[in-house]
Amino acid sequence: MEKTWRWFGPNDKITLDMLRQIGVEGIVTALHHIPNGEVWTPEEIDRLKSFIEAHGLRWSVVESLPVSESIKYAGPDRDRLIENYKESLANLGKAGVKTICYNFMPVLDWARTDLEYPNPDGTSNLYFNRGEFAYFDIHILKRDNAEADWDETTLARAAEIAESMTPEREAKLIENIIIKTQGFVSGNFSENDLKPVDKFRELLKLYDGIDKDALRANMKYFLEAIMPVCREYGINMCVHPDDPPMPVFGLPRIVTCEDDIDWFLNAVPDSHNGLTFCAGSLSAGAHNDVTVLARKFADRTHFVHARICTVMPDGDFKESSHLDPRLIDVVRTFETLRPGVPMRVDHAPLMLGDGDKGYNAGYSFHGRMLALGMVSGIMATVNSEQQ
Ligand code: DNO
Repeated sequence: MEKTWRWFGPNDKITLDMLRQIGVEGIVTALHHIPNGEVWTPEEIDRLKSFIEAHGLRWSVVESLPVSESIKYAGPDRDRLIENYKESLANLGKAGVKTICYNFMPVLDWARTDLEYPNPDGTSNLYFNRGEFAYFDIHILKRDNAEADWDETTLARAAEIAESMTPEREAKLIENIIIKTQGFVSGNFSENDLKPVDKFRELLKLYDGIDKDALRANMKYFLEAIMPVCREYGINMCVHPDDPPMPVFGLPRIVTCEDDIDWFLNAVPDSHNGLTFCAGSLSAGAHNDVTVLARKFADRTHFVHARICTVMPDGDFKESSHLDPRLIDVVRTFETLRPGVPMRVDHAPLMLGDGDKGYNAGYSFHGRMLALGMVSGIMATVNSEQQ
């Protein structure tokens, strides 16, 4: 696999020169300054591409070319936005950047309740506490009928959490769930939002009446519209699985399990319609066996996210070591079946001073460097076994 790294552009505190020193071959990035829905022009694409190449690296993957909410809920301007999307794709294709990661998650991208959950060894990790997430849904968001979406055990946990909740912890939950992660991935939120919860409620309203079937139909409509451009320029679209892989806040999620993946691959049966195999997102659902899924979907996987989660009996989950045997198996599968496919690590621990640097959540330097070292070791072992 090609060793890639998610880099957030020339303002990223982690520089391309640093990345060359640690064995990174390709860059995963986006034109983060262009507002969601606007066309990525050839000039802007070339500027970033030349910058990357001047540092001896290549722009391997776009993550993400964001799909506007209106395309997801079929708003009145979706066709105009799809035309813009096609134009951006064509411009990327002409520039030779041909692997495009995106997601089809309404409103939220990935969500965690804790961004610095302490590990016994002094490092910290991302963590999803199901009880706190339900607390947020019921007591902070105050969503109509939220209780009906949670099981008894989780409701009991949320009630217990409510008894000792503090305003500080509430503020932290809001920051973690809807600002810190979403701000830089979906662009829906920024640190300057004064009333993020109100804004969040407004966004959720856009999906009133949109169920799983409707969201699927909208994804199919989008994919069918862009496939001709993808074929013309040899672009591979790779949808990122939903994280966590379950419906949240009453929103449908449609890339959560084997059936879902089968559905969208068959709905638009074109090799350019593919998957980002994020072992981490899929493994956050106890229903998924990532080692089976990796083998099954290898031929339609155009990008790999190497990380893995452990789900606890109460439904909490946390990011595990990049040496987890399941991840070793996933890496072996892709290294064997898809040797050149781009791969990046993420959601690695904060360690050795990472926590003071203000990195985007999940995108530490030392933690990711260690993770990349581990995954590179697995790849080297697999290759030596094959000789
Ligand atoms: C999380 C990332 C996702 C991913 C988007 C792709 O760390 O893997 O936010 O970039 O879902 O659109």
